[in-house]
Amino acid sequence: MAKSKFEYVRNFETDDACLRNCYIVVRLDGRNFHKFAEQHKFTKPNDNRALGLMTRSARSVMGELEDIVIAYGQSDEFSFVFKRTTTLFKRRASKLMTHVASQFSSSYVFYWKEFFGEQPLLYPPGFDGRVVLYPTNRNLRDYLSWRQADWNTSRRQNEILFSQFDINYNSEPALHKKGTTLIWEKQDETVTKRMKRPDGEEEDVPVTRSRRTVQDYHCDIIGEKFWEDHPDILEHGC
Ligand code: DGT
Ligand code: MG
Ligand code: MG
Ligand code: MG
Ligand code: MG
Repeated sequence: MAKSKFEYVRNFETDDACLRNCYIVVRLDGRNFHKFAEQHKFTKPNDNRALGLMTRSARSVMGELEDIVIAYGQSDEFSFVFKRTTTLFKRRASKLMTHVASQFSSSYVFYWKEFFGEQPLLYPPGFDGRVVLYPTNRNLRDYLSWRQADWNTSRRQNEILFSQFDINYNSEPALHKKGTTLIWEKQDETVTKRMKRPDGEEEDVPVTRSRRTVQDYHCDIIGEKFWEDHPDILEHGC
């Protein structure tokens, strides 16, 4: 088909493919959640319904966008890490970022009722996104450590602020202290299948297969232990 005379406008698009051999991190953050939390009566300083909904939405992102190897969230933010070698959407930053942000936002609204029950969603929430590239495992781990340490700092400031509510930093649940880390794990699943025997009779046979599921952790990701326990998240030797 002949090109239309309008086709040249395509050349105005900029190439935003992310540099190769880098982990691609997309971080989302709730827009004006100070107000959103207040209007929806989030408990202070941590609302388990809100945290559950954030994690549910992040699971939906991981399920829809292959190649995310780890996600970390706290407060109104979530970071998603694509593997270094991903070729998803030709590594185009705008495509990756907008898919993550829109899948997360629509999930946040879609699953609202599962977490907040009859309490209505008063207006459509939004999330901003940004893309950051990290070339080495050290850089990526330092990024994730930074997000978790940042959470600790703001929580400790909160502690001073919320001492009036009688919250003791050390006796709080790990979910509140450490945030949420999501990774893929293989799990064996056994189902029974109805099979036909050579003699024509049918019987139930147990069949075990390994399935990838998203596991959540509320633990320290700054130290070595988490990474030693899960050696397959990061690429080896880089
Ligand atoms: P932004 O991101 O610049 O549009 O503005 P904000 O207001 O979203 O600011 P940000 O992201 O720095 O801080 C997150 C806000 O969300 C902070 O004011 C506290 C609130 N928030 C997040 N999770 C909870 C929660 O579980 N309970 C309550 N009460 N507030 C929360
Ligand atoms: Mg912000
Ligand atoms: Mg925010
Ligand atoms: Mg935030
Ligand atoms: Mg299309």
